[in-house]
Amino acid sequence: MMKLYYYPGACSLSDHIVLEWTGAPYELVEMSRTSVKSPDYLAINPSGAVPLLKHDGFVLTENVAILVYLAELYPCARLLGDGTPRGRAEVVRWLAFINSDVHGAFKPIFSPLRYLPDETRTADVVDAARVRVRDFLVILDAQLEGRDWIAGTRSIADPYLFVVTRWALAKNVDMDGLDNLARFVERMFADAGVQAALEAEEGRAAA
Ligand SMILES: N[C@@H](CCC(=O)N[C@@H](CS)C(=O)NCC(=O)O)C(=O)O
Repeated sequence: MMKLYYYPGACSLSDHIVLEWTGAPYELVEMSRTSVKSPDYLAINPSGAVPLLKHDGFVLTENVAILVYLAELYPCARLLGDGTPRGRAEVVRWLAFINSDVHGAFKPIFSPLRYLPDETRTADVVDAARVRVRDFLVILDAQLEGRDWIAGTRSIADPYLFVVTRWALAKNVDMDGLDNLARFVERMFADAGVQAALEAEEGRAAA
């Protein structure tokens, strides 16, 4: 049985959606900002972060590694491209961009004092990060032109894109003109697996 350690609405929501899409049996372990810093948890994840996946004694951290692991365990779900090296490369390309560039750009919005420990400048830090997030979302919006899914076929990159786009909406990033992304988020909200994951994490299925 797999166990996913998560926070409601965090990047771990992408793994949760993928678990739903694969049909894998799984359990959830809800963590908090304090429990991820406990000695027991730090012993299995020194980063003190979610997601973390436990599977029959195997402990895996790092969102991209977990998403790829799930996709490979459940190949019938076809979440890692169209079976060609290029199809897989497209999925990894967008996963890398979302994990390193887009997700990273949110960190000063979530924890501005870690970046500039001066409360009088917090609004500037957050505003600058919002602009950077928007610049990345413009690239993702362009990639979605004429496509339903970020890598062409539905993949593990889509739930991660959904998570960061939700954060952008919640954190008042300027979404003006990002119509492809808006349609993508609507499509995801209409998905049964996404609804089940949101319901379990936040007790509601809609935005
Ligand atoms: N590099 C890690 C980053 C994970 C990460 O940023 N997790 C956030 C939630 S989305 C977290 O748990 N943060 C806790 C903290 O920084 O205190 C990954 O990709 O899995």
